[in-house]
Amino acid sequence: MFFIFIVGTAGSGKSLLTSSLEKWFVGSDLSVTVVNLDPGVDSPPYTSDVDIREYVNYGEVMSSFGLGPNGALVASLDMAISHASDLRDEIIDTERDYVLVDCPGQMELFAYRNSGPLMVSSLKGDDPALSLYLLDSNIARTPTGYLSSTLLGISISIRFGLPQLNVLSKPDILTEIELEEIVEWGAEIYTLEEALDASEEGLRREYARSILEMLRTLDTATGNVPVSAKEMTGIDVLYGEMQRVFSGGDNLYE
Ligand SMILES: Nc1nc2c(ncn2[C@@H]2O[C@H](COP(=O)(O)OP(=O)(O)O)[C@@H](O)[C@H]2O)c(=O)[nH]1
Ligand SMILES: [Mg+2]
Repeated sequence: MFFIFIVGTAGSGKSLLTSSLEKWFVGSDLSVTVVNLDPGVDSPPYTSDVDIREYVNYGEVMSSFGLGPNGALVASLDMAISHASDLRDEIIDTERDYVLVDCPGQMELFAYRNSGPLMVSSLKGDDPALSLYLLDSNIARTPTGYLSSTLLGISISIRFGLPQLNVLSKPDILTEIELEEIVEWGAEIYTLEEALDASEEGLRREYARSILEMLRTLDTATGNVPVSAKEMTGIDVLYGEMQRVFSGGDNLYE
């Protein structure tokens, strides 16, 4: 089984991408299991085969402990950890080739507490896995937005310890020229440097330059594959990239 964890900030498009990837896999005769790991989601845009909501009741956690949305998510994830092996058993029982895991909305609560990375490693076991990190076009369309989202992606990949691909989500909201430019920033880091130089000054420009210096040595972490979950475009290219990672190329952590 190949595990694909879909991560990104709240609203970056994880759930819709999960749904579109599932459709694409099925349409390509590839067997796939869809896992919802977001305890707080009401109605995701897909039918999950395995669902964390079968094990924890977010609404009940909220009311019985008197917690707000974030506290309830943290408590729900902590509680769900004791069911991680049940979730994995359910996934294995589906006997499919690929597993798409839609991760919780509030990335910072999932990635930067112990329960998130623990859940990821328990679910995947010894199977091959990668994460898809969503760079939201709304943010990535400016040079500083692109830079800071890319940094967050690196930070998240360090937390989960998985090989990671950057997906530029919602590229359909960009003009063709904007899209070309953003793809270029990912492929040739000096173009991002030029854009930052042109748009920033003073301390912000200095920060950006130092960060770029670091990113130059990590060029696989800065690229991006545009995928519109809405228009179902770019998934074939993304699939090719995932195959490359699964076949052993490009794994920073092994
Ligand atoms: N235009 C456009 N909107 C998208 C795309 N993917 C997601 N969205 C919208 O972005 C919002 C958040 O998407 P969702 O999948 O719920 O994000 P999540 O919080 O990361 O799971 C929704 O209104 C989606 O319809 C896309 O490819 N193109
Ligand atoms: Mg979601």
